[in-house]
Amino acid sequence: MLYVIGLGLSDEKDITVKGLEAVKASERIYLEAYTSILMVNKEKLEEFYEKPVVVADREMVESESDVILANAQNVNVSFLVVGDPFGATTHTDLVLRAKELGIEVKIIHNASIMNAIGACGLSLYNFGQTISMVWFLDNWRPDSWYPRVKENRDIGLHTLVLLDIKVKEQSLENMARGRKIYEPPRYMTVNTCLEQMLEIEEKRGENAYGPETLAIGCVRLGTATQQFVAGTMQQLLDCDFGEPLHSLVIIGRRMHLMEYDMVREWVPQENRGTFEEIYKRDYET
Ligand SMILES: *[C@@H]1O[C@H](CO)[C@@H](O)[C@H](O)[C@H]1NC(C)=O
Ligand SMILES: CC(=O)N[C@H]1CO[C@H](CO)[C@@H](O)[C@@H]1O
Repeated sequence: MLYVIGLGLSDEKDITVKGLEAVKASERIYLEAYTSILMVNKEKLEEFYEKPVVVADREMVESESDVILANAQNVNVSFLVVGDPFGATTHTDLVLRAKELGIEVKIIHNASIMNAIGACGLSLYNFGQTISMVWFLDNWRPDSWYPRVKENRDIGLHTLVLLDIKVKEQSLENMARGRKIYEPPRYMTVNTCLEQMLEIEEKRGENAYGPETLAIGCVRLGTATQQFVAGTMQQLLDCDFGEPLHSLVIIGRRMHLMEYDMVREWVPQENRGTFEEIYKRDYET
């Protein structure tokens, strides 16, 4: 059996009882370590499970999935995913490959950002399409996400923006020389994301959003230091959100009064006036 187990968002104790039982009954345990990060390290997990955990990077999951699946027809293998197994589509490949090999697959869910984001005060029912923001390079500034934000905004829905992380990336030089030397992990901040989004709005000018659009920086969700700061996109540009992981919500025009009351709590005192004004002016009340 291949168990694909969601670990929740914060630490080793977020796993469900079912998930823990599967881990305990597994011969090998892999931890997926590239689409997100857990706020604890592998050693902490090993201590808690009383078993070794192998960190599976992108290379391993994508090109050596047979190593992970080896003999899983006969023994249990656990594949641990931060958040919920299907938060990102990346793991469908592994599941399909397992089925091809005649391995039974069982999914054990846990919280992911897609539901934990509800803690920001906006109703999950009022979110539209989620987008991912990647780091712009000098000559590569992709904006394929923009129409999706616009569609959400046009019908008044909120947009969850997931921010890029770079784990075990090689520099171009090291890659060219085939040296397996990896850069330290990097996590995109809300600030960088806002800068990039405003740059694209400026360039395309289709008015999907703008500096005065209301947004919420949501950081370290599900952990003890979780924090929300709401304001205009412009105001949030200069806000210091601290440690990773960061995500962002662009608030939709149909923000309900009850949602508004919750979100207003995240607005720093000095910005409340602007927040209320823009809400009355641009949002349906
Ligand atoms: C696999 O896990 C199941 C359920 O946790 C357990 O009943 C079974 O004994 C395990 N199989 C092996 C080969 O350890
Ligand atoms: C992050 C999160 O909510 N994780 C949950 C995973 O499941 C366990 C057990 O059901 C919960 O206690 C955690 O809160």
